[in-house]
Amino acid sequence: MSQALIAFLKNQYVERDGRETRFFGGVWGIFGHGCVAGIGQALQQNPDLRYYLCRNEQAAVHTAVAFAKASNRLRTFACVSSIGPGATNMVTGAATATVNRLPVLLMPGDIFARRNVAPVLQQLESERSQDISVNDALRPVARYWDRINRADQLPFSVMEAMRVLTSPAQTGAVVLALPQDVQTESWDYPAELFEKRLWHIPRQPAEPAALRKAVELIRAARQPMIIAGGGVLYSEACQALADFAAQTGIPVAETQAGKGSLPFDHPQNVGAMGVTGTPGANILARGADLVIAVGTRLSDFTTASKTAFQNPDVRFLNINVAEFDAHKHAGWPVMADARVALEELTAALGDYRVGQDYAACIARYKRQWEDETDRLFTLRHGPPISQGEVIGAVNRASRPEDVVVCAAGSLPGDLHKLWRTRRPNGYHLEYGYSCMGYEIAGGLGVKMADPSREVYVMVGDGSFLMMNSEIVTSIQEGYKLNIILLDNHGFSSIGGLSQSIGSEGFGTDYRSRNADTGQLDGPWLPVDLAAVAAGLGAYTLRAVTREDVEKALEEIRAVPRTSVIVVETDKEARVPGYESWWDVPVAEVSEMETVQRARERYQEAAAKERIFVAGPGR
Ligand SMILES: Cc1ncc(C[n+]2csc(CCOP(=O)(O)OP(=O)(O)O)c2C)c(N)n1
Ligand SMILES: [Mg+2]
Repeated sequence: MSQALIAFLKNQYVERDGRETRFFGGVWGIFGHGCVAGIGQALQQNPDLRYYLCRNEQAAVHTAVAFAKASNRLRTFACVSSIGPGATNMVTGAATATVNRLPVLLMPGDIFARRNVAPVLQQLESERSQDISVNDALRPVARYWDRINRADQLPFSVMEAMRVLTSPAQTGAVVLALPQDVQTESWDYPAELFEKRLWHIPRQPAEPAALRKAVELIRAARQPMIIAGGGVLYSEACQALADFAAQTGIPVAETQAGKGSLPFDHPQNVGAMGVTGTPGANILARGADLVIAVGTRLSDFTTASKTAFQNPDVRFLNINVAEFDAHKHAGWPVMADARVALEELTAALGDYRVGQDYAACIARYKRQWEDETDRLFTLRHGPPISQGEVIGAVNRASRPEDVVVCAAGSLPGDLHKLWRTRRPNGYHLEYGYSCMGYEIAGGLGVKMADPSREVYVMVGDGSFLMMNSEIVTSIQEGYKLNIILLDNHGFSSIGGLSQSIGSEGFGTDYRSRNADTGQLDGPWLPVDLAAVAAGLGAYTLRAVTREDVEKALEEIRAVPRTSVIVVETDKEARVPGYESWWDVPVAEVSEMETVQRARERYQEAAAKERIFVAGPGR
């Protein structure tokens, strides 16, 4: 059965716009008794589907997810694990995939189907049912979940798995749980199962009636704006969006997943949208009468927890392959591929253009934001220097085609605002799940997707401590990562959030236990992250000033293996927020005065949250 599964996987291809890609770049995993004799043996006799050894099953899924994202979902990896902890290690990765709508195939080993030797090592027993294992924990985080209890079930499951993985609207984590005994059993599969199979990725056009109404809505709008989400990149609709924006003059704000849809200096690119947004984008959103949401899930970071849009008459026009997203905010749904829909709209709108005052406003906001970015890039704070200054140095050192990778902490917000993206997919943020630990493992997937682009992983000390293991894997495979590690001795992000909700940064510093107070407010912990990186085999440098950072970035250019630059940054020297807010509820009652005051501020801000149920008519 395992041999059949591997033989099937290596023959799966996808095609979009006549371009063909082999769907699986290989199989990641860590062997254990739950897979070594089944999938492990099958991989050994099929070297043309390469086996990659990772250091942590969660990391493997992140690498696969990042590879898929950087490949605009036209490729991914499969990930295999043993039973038990190896399998549950993949739950976090699976959620990352599904939240971000990115394909990955997970093949956790499972307990014996024949049951006679139960409980096996690492089996979670249940008194209620024998039809349960830890792999059931993957059900809620998977778009498709199946268990192959008999070898002859395989053909039906793999076909469903491929349908979901290659569906633009349905894709996410797909799980095929593989009982340890069934993996090794034989069955006479039809030969056709192993023939090359080409899955067509459709470009769904808009329904004509839906498109006509969309044109009407845009024509009637005086202050329309576009929110570009990840769907723009996945659909390779960047040129179509650039043309649409240039022709109509409609400003474009980008989500985390959608950043880089337009180059930063496109005249209609007003920057980042929402909680981590830029002033121009958020001020325009506040007054917009029509929001054209393209390929976005409209998460709370994008909508500023539904406070971003304050025009009483605002309506939404949602272009999305997923019906689910197309209906959000009671918007007018255009279920279509982003590229096709934007091309159709550009043609149908003819000579429509936004008014001159509006156009002048957009140009002004853009200029002002470039000045603000320059200010933050040259702050001259410290040492320890500011994070914004480090971002500026990395941005200047990178070539237009290079990629910055990040996921959690305070870096995503600062990068969303400040990073000057020049090419599509040059900005790779996992901010749907914002999973600490994604950064280095994800960077490896990005590098594997296109080794010609330098990958700059920007990672905080918290994320680095959570998962730095894939430095070893990057060296094993010869994929160089440029890792910039910002050490601020704790959580600048959650520390700042804690201050804002009146809790004074409680529990967010990396300090030792203080015997006098009983709290974590003792001396700073003597952690040497550069020594950790060097110990894992990376070429490692320390930097203190901005000039040091620039010199180190120059020096690692010539280094062939994964390099880490450790720079101490000032946790309190933050890039400010602009014209936005995020709903994080504050304790309604508290003995702390700081919390009481924060609660008052909270209530005032939350009162601006809107309920969008009005129909799209006008
Ligand atoms: C797995 C996981 N656990 C917890 C969080 C919540 N969280 C978000 S950012 C953050 C701190 C990250 O610290 P660091 O990487 O040092 O970045 P900094 O905030 O200092 O910029 C935490 C704990 C998360 N996003 N992911
Ligand atoms: Mg930190």
